[in-house]
Amino acid sequence: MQRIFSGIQPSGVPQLGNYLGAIRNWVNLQSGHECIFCLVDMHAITVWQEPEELRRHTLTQAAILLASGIDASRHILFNQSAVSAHARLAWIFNCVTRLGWLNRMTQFKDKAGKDRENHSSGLYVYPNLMAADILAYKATRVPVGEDQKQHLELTNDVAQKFNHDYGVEFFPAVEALIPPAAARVMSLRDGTKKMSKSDPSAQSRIELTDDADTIAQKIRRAKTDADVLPDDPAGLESRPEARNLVAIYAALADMSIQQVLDTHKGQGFGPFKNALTEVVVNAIAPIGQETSRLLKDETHLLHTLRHGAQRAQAIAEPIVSEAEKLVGFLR
Ligand code: AQP
Repeated sequence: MQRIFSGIQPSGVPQLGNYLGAIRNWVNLQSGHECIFCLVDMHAITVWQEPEELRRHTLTQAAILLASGIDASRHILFNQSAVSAHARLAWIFNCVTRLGWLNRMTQFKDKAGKDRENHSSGLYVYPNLMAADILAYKATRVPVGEDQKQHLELTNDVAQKFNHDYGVEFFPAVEALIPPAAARVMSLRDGTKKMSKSDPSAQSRIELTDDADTIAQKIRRAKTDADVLPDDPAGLESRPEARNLVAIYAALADMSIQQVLDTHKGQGFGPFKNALTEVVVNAIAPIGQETSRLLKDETHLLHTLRHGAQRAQAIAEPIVSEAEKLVGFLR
């Protein structure tokens, strides 16, 4: 059975893009794969996190994953910092990766913007930690949103260079599993920017804990143009906000863009937003309700994460110890 590694940063409350680009896919992959689901708190602190907020977001995120259908009794759910193998392998990869590779990473450029000098070195070497997350388990399949494709290419480059440098076939090749529908969900305020849990504007995203009224209000206020919906996808090409709303509808209703347009062509955004609200509320509101219920028992959530960390450690420890031996570290 192939092993899957999936990570999500507890840097805020997961949003609809995390759900459509990642979580929903993870739930489906559980049958037929051995899955490791990781709350990547070490990645989260590459940008500043208030400690109490990080703690709260990690627990909320664990609850959201369970509420979305992640089965922590059959698969592994834990927080990254609880398993030291990630940090140890990441350091080795910091010494394998070339600076030129990191300089090409678009996520660093997007996050750091023009103010590179003032960002943490952790943000810069983030892709090496991500490679370590995956390869510490020799996972071969990684379900991610389209925005993470470049990081997975770097993971393969690091694995190959490690194997080449140390003259062994130790780390396997990794395959990105990118969901076809709504691979990248865009901000509700700007159709050219991806929806993000740390965007300063809460109006830009639908959070998985939003209730029905909040969802309706955010969709009502979503930026749109003045035109009606076209009758084929080509008519959405230069309309990023319209295209985003139609893509969200299609992904949640399990329809193609064409099927959504067949039903809604010629409509203005007033009626379309009402229809979209219904689809989003049906998919998201039950997750929010179950999350609130789970968050009432913090002890149980902590126990689930600790148990997951023990099982993750049991897989990663021998792999990372072997990598350390290959490098020449004394034991
Ligand atoms: N807008 C998106 N559309 C599709 N997929 C997305 N993902 C994130 N945003 C979108 C996918 O969610 C998974 C977990 O993401 P992450 O939390 O590890 O990091 P991220 O991509 O940086 O997500 P955010 O919400 O934008 O977090 P912040 O604001 O903290 O940077 C990944 O598989 C990602 O592809």
